[in-house]
Amino acid sequence: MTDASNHPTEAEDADDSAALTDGIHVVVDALRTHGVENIYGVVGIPITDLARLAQKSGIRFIGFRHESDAGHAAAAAGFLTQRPGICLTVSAPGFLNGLVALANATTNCFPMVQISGSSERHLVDLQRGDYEEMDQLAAARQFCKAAYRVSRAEDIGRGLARAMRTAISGRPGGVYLDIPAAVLGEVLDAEKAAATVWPLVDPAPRQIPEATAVDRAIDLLATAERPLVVLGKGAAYAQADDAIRDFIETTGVPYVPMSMAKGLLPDDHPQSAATARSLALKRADVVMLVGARLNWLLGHGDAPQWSPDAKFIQVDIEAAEMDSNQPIAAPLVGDIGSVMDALVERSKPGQITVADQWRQELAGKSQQNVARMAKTLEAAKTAHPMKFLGALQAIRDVLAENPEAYIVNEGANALDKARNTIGMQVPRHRLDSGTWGVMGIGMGYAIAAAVETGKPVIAVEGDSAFGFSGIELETICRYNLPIVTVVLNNSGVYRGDEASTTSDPAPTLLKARHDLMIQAFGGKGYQATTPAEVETMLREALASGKPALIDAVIDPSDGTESGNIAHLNPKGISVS
Ligand code: ADP
Ligand code: TZD
Repeated sequence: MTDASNHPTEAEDADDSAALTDGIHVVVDALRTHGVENIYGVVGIPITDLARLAQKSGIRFIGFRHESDAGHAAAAAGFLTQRPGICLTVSAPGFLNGLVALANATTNCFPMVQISGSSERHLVDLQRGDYEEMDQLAAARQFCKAAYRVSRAEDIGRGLARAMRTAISGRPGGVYLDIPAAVLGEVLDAEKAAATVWPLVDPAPRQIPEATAVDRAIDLLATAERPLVVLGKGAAYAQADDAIRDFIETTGVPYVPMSMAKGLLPDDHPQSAATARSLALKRADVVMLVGARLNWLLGHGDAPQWSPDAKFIQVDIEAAEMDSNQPIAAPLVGDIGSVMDALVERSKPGQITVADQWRQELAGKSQQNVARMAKTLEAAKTAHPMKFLGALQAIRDVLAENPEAYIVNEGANALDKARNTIGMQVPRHRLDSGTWGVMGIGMGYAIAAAVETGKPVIAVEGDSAFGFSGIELETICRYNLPIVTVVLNNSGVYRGDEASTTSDPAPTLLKARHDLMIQAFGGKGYQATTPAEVETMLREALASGKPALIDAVIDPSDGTESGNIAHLNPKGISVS
């Protein structure tokens, strides 16, 4: 009904507004439709109301201090849950801050979606100098699996469906979704808008391998004299724990886990060749890669780290991964669960066997290495000042009492030594610097692990590594998360004993009492100077279920430059 002037009456106004919605509401509806439970982000123009509305709708919004950390949290959430983690950022600088995490997630094959608000298209495209102006879609493209922009509110549902599907299906990765401010503010008919949102049917379909490909792999394994399985973080991500274990145990093939695959089978499993890793890689004649790429972390499959005659079987969801570094004699393209099931089903009993000689060769080397390491570990228990290995053994022992706790780990020596010292008993409980060896994942990964699982987290951090995301201690305290950060503080990037040659500190030197930092935010700070103190404090902090930080004072001369990967430093004319 209209009045004589053809303007709507007041009653009609009320009806209309009841039937209207806007872009922000549609985004939240779409996120809920996709089952999103947590959003990690930093608010500001144009997404503050979006965060508020999401929170009101029952989605948890975890507000960070820096988008990089929020993005890393979203990536870790994706890895842990097999559902894309959501990172929400503002335009240009906030978007760029998030991009490191989006690129890192893509490199690690973790599913996440970064949703960023963006500025006015008609200003951005003519470079008229808008507030936070940037062509974000173009910038994002090269750093993620796919980048999309929603240009009309009626496409929000489609855009989110597309982003979620792309992130999770096939090889998982990071997806960017650009939503301009104008689209968030666009008003539309609520009923019509509701019809534009849909859930995904079978978002990550199983990919069954070809029977001939399975048989080819079995035949190759059956001819092997020294077979080896390498489990990578794709195997952890796949959540096919039983199928993997079944295959390994029924065949008896020795395996080595990559760092984030630790715990898929408990680290003390009799078939683990982790303590004879170098020998296993060098001597294996048939190698089956399961969710692990032959990238730099595996020496590209080259000799002398590997036998030049080694034949490779590769289990991966991404067909294009095959032959990227070495000829793949038996490609097994499919999802790991389906492939492992097929391998068990199609191999005849006793077809794949492992010669005693190979088992003994590995066991002998393992015993030697363990005995040598035992001496170093024993000496570290009483060394003063404390060594990395002293503190790490204390963490190892407390974790053994709390196997449900998650380990987050970054640094150089702090990473290499923790990986080798801290045994994992449970799948997907170790998150670390990953394929890039990136610093800065620590607090974001820890927050996601705590938020997504409700379980305690121990973040084992080099002091330099910690600094990249250390401000998120405030986030941890604000949300009262059960995260204990242990900073292995040897006062330096790598070591802390470099002599200064100018009036400034040497480039690698650092100096901080990180335990005082957490106190500023209301958390509990500890300083530990002995392994016994680390142990008692960590036990107490975990039992409290509250945010805590232990500054573990480590000998500044402990550790090596760049940890285990010093050989990657360019060697020109000596600097000193
Ligand atoms: P790591 O660093 O532990 O060696 P990578 O990150 O190099 O592991 O390799 C992980 C691999 O796992 C990637 O090539 C990825 O395509 C693959 N992948 C991820 N999820 C699955 C899955 N569900 N099924 C099969 N392959 C997968
Ligand atoms: N910046 C980013 C984002 N990632 C990186 N990997 C680096 C810089 C270079 N880098 C490393 O590769 S390890 C590391 C840096 C700065 C820190 C090593 O010092 P730490 O660990 O204190 O964390 P250790 O235990 O003292 O070796």
